[in-house]
Amino acid sequence: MIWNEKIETMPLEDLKNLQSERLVKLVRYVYERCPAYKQKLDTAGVSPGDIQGIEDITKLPFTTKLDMRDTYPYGLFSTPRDQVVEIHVSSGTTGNPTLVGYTKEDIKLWADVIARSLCCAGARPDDLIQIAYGYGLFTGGLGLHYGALEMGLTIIPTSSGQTQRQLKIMQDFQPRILACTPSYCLYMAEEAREMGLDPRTASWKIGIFGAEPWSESMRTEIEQAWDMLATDIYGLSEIIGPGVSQECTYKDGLHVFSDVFYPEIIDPDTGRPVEEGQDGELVITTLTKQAIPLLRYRTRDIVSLTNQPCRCGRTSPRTSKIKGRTDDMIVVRGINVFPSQIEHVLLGIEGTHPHYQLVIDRQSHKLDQVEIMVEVDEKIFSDEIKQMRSLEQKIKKEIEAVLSIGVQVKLVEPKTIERSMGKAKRVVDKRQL
Ligand code: DLL
Repeated sequence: MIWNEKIETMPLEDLKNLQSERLVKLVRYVYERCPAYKQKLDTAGVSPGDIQGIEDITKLPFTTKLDMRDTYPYGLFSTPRDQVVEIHVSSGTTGNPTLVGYTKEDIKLWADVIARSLCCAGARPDDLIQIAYGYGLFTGGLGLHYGALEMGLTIIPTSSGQTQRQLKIMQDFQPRILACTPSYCLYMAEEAREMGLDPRTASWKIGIFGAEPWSESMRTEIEQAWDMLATDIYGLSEIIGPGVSQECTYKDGLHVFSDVFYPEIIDPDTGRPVEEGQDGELVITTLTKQAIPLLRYRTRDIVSLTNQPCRCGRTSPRTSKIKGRTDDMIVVRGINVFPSQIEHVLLGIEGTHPHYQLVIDRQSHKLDQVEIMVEVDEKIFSDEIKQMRSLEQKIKKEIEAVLSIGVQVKLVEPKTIERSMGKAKRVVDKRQL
């Protein structure tokens, strides 16, 4: 089922016209209503009249996280505060958090794109959905909630945490759909087994997983553990929360709802567009938002994009899974390392789990040391030391081949690494950089 069939299957030419019309209006809107944007556009020497269509978008300056922090809390709003009906805060680790707000119309838009996402993943109006993303300032719980409500699903708003209760509720109410972070979903599989419950017999058959990077191998692991279809949902608070893009049941890229969130892929160093299919930083313009519309927001997420038609009939462009972040990328001894590369290796080795953590340290001017803690099966721990060493060596060798740097591998028992009910913490950087 396609939620907004007219829009989602629109011929590309019509889509382009719609985007053009919306962009022209948007630039005028922010210029007239948001002093910070007026100043930004004036400084860049662009006036609303210069923007005649979507192809003019590259004339506009980028908006960055820094712009949001500098204008914290309300400086980037284009509507008076009293028209804002809800506020969320994006998880940031440094400085001011980023605050985002929604008008009533923005909430309607959010509900619409999430309803599109749910349908994309295969949900039907008669389904039950268990929403185990956190409710609160994080956008995951309420975002999924509004869309499920719009679609008329039966919502079980468990929020995150209390894992045994999540599982009991699933067994009692039999929801077919689960929405949570992929790492939490795997954690629930462990808990289920400990409770003597075979995850493959669970009622969840469709998963809507996002808010953190996860690899194809992790997908396979989840699908096999739960006997379910695991789909990817992407989004970020600054743009709307979840619902910027979503995989359909073909799992061949995430459909970007580009009539409202216009995507560009740029070279993060030069800011120039890359060729179709090449990796680059995803930049998004919110074409119809009211409270905090953003022009060319730099997400720092790395993806590639294709305009090739999809078998599902939706015409919107699709991105790859998120390959990393320009800022979460860790530079170790000058080499770029993405945690996802390690996850991929681990999932290919029998006996290891996708629960891992990188600890990076530098002792007084020496080279950076990378230690990778990897959880392995209980059984491996009861094996002979010799066998453990040989597994350690195997992991070390494979990771070193992928990363091109030397690493230490430490095998640890199941459940040693702290579990998260939300986004998993993959990197502990102890260097004082
Ligand atoms: O994580 C919104 C969300 C909630 C998305 C629930 C999907 C599901 P933030 O907390 O602002 O918003 O974090 C946004 O998380 O820039 C990405 O780096 C990362 N991220 C989100 N979805 C994915 C995904 C929510 N599917 C940041 N794959 C983004 C990889 C993701 N990374």
